Amino acid sequence: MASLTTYADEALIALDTLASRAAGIVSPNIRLGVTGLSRAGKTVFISSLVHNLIHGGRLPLFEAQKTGRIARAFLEEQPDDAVPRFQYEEHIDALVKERRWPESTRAISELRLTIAYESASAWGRMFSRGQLSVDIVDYPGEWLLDLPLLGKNYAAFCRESRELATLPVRADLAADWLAAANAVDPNADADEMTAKALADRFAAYLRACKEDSRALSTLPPGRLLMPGDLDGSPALTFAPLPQEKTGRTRPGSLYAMMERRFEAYKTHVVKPFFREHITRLDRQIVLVDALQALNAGPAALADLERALTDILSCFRPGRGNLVTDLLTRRIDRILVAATKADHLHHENHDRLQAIVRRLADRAVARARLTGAEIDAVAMAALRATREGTVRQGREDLPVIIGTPLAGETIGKETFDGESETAVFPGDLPDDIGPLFDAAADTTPVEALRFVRFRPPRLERSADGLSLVLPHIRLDRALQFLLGDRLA
Ligand SMILES: Nc1nc2c(ncn2[C@@H]2O[C@H](COP(=O)(O)OP(=O)(O)OP(=O)(O)O)[C@@H](O)[C@H]2O)c(=O)[nH]1
Ligand SMILES: [Mg+2]
Repeated sequence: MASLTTYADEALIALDTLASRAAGIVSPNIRLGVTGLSRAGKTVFISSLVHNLIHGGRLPLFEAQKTGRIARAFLEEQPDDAVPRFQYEEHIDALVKERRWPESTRAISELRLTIAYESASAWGRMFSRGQLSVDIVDYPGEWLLDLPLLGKNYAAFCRESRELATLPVRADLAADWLAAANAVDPNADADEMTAKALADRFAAYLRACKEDSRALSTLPPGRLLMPGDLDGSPALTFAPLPQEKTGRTRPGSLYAMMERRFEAYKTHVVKPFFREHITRLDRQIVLVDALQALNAGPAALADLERALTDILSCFRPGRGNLVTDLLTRRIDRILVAATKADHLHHENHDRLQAIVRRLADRAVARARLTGAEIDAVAMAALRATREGTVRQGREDLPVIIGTPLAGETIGKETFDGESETAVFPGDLPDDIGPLFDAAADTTPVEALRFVRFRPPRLERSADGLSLVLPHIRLDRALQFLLGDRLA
């Protein structure tokens, strides 16, 4: 990790930061990064957060809202012209009008939400203009997993990819790529078609690891999974060559070509992303789909922990370098949030929260992250279920009620996407220790039953004017991420 960025990079970062600090004096703003691996729930989280703030949703744990100090919240033009805007209106239309989940988003996007508020203290009211702009930046967590690549050369990347591919939980998925890669001679002449075929197979292996049944997380290089606008460019047309390397690299060989592209990927893709986006963040929320991992078994949970460790390492401040130490904006709060808690009955929310907390604690320790306040929460940005009980014999069983997505099945029943049903979701274990001690185990946590639900039918707010997006503990997340800046 020593030669993370060159001196010139550091200087650029420092200048940028000074400029944005200066700008911050004019209009107080905060940059909130929202990340998580694909399908973790980033788009739904941002949409619901913004909707709840603009339309005065029910947020009893968000102090500024509860005490009526928020005059209004509204969207403004975002400050960065080169970054796509977060398509808030489209996503809300999908959720509210069509009751379908928004389309997957594959790249970075940004939205500026401005909150006009009244300070809680007389002192604060005298000095504060009472306006806070929150720049929300949505970006794929996969891209963060590339940071460790900066400290690695191509040979190390090849070695580690080979080691990962031979883990029991991955070996069968990697077989096709490994066979193809082992069949080529790294010293043969460089050839575009061979490079492309290997890159395609490697990407297919990474994608297979992400499928529901495996739910694996640690899969760099991130852009092979999530190319953004770089799809097909040479900087993405590379793959590790798993053979033991012997002797010097022959110029013009396949190995030399792959090595050069790997370096180009670091220089032209990874570094600019960190410089332009990550170093400017003040706060960060990392969404994790812990339920999906639990459902796939402890091996997936261990993998999620590894990914979370790599993600959190990216937010470690000042890596011993004077320039970054002194001048970059520091991320001072990080929230690790398990999404989709509405798949569980509320009695289990605390258990899920305990699991994310344990996950976060372990990842924080392994990433040697210091200097930022870290919290963990189990939440649902948009609650798709309500709770009830079903009488079975003499027992009242707690159930959740919702509309399963068309095609979901429970036992022999297949749902049509229109009818409601009650599901007994099962319980998370009371003793969570064993979940973390059985990293090689791929059996799902017993007695959990997951069905994907449609977004809920919405209720009107008390004044009847707007629709309310129901949630679980979104207000707690907001309080941690923004509360102090609205004090
Ligand atoms: N029940 C429930 N499901 C959710 C919630 N949030 C997200 N989901 C589900 O998770 C899926 C992914 O959510 P997104 O917000 O699109 O996730 P993302 O991280 O933006 O995904 P990408 O854009 O593909 O990276 C949705 O289609 C829903 O099925 C939630 O609060 N409750
Ligand atoms: Mg998205």
